[in-house]
Amino acid sequence: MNGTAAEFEWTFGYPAESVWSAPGRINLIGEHTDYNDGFVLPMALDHSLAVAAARRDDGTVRLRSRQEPGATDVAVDELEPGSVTGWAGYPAGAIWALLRCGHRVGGLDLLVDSTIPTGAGLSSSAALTCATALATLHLYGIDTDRRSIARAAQHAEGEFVGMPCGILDQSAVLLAERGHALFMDTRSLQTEQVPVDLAEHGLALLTIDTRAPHRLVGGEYAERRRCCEQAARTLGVPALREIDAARLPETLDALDDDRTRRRVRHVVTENERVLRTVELLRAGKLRDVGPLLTASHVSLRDDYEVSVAEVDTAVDAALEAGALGARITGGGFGGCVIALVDEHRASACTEAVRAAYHRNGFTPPETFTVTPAAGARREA
Ligand code: GAF
Repeated sequence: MNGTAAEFEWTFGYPAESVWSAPGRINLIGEHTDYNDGFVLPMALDHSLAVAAARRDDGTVRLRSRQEPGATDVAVDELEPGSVTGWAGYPAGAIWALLRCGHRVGGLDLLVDSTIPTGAGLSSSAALTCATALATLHLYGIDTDRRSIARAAQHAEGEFVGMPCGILDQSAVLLAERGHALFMDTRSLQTEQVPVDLAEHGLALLTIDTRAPHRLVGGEYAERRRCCEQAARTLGVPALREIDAARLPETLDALDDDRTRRRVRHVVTENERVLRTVELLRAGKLRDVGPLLTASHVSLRDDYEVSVAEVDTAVDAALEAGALGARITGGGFGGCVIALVDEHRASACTEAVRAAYHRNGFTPPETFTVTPAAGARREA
């Protein structure tokens, strides 16, 4: 992160006042449940992003990135949805969201430096909005709790950038702790840090960046969300979270089209899978989580229809090579697959996935193993 401060000084010609980092995340299980008031279980990654920042007293925000071209200069009081687009829309949106919450923040210079692969579904965007919000609040001497910051960062993406996400990613980025997955009830925002010690169980969590382009700002995500909200209205509940899994068959009978039934079935069964996964983790039965991960994938593939060929190929190849479980992670339509594997089988699994990609003529995937890392923090 020292490099980020040096780059700030080189870019703006004076030293940064502070540097904040925020991690990417994978979601162990609990997909497309967050905007249905349901349960999620993400963990933070060692891949992270840093922002170096300093206040300006002229009300101007200047945004630069070490990885992305282009320079954005905008007056704080001219920030409004649509006023800044591209990567800079995320930090600009974070500042806009803080203002909208009533925080008296002003101009600043900000330099972004990231090792989170973009477009891989690892939440580089939430890391960017959250790190920007933390740095901005710190510079302006404002102390507020991380759950409110997560909400503001969610609004930045939903209303400023136009991606109507839930609160999964921002919560993971801000609240995760090293060595733990973050179990969160997205209705109450209550959390529990659940230990995940992969090494103790001789396991590895292989992450496969499928390199299939992942575009969530497009309409598919928003369409899934609208479908769930409409189904909740039809069923007379505030959110699909309220549906009792034991009464799922009768509930589905009350819906008149098959696609909506499948969407609802995914959400209800996925919430159950999260709860079951948490029980297993609390009982120290990490190996037994595998089949739940695979069941989640099947549900996302067949009922929620957010998978693509590259993702299914990676999941199938990993399972054939002996993975205990594998699934798409994140919003879908590309992005990353996670596979829970015996440590000594991780390279065989990687090779099997690479070979399957080669046979199918897909771009070779990037693979790496992950362990639960810490949430966002001040670096300098
Ligand atoms: C994306 C969204 F940003 C999250 O809020 C969540 O809905 C996820 O897709 C699916 O679980 O990452």
